[in-house]
Amino acid sequence: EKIVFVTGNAGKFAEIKEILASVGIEAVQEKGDYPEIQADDLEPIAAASAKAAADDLKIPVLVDDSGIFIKALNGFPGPYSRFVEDHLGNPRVLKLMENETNRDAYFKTVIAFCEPRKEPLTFSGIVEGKIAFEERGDEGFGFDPIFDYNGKTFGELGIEFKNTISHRKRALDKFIEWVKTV
Ligand code: ITT
Ligand code: NA
Repeated sequence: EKIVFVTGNAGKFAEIKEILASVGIEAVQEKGDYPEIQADDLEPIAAASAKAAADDLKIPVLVDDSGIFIKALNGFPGPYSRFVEDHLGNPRVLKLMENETNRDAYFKTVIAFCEPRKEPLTFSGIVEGKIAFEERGDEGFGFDPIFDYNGKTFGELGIEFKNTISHRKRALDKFIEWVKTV
């Protein structure tokens, strides 16, 4: 089985490819960049992107919209995570968190599946952790070096471990369960 995964993010695709391969699904990357809608949560963003890509490519597609939600910042950057990574980066997120004692945060992924001219389906997953006080580790991507999971960052833990407990794994597991039923 093959499925086209629309993403321009290489780190994300590497994780997805491995998770899907473990259940016998081959993910093929399509880098097409579709405009993203703005919304307060990831579900409608992922759904709209999947619909746009499926209708344009005329094939079934998966997309992944993810973000990091920081409690002390009322959930920021959440759906604005890409903008924050591109324009501020981890050092300035840490700066914003400098005087915060509540370090709670979670990553969330919404996987959206859509077939041409059909309605998208979404599957979500989260993983809870803490914002570290400094960047640690050089594995993974994006916010991984500042996301502390039981004492080590995702940047230190690496993708093999991350892929067993991550937001992305949990969302994909729900998709995989659904696929088995169709
Ligand atoms: P596509 O939309 O092309 O898939 P993107 O990089 O725009 O790629 P997102 O909007 O889903 O992807 O991601 C929002 C930001 O969060 C972006 O800067 C990512 O690098 C980062 N991010 C997403 N998943 C992550 C993860 O598992 N670990 C660390 N950072 C992550
Ligand atoms: Na995106």
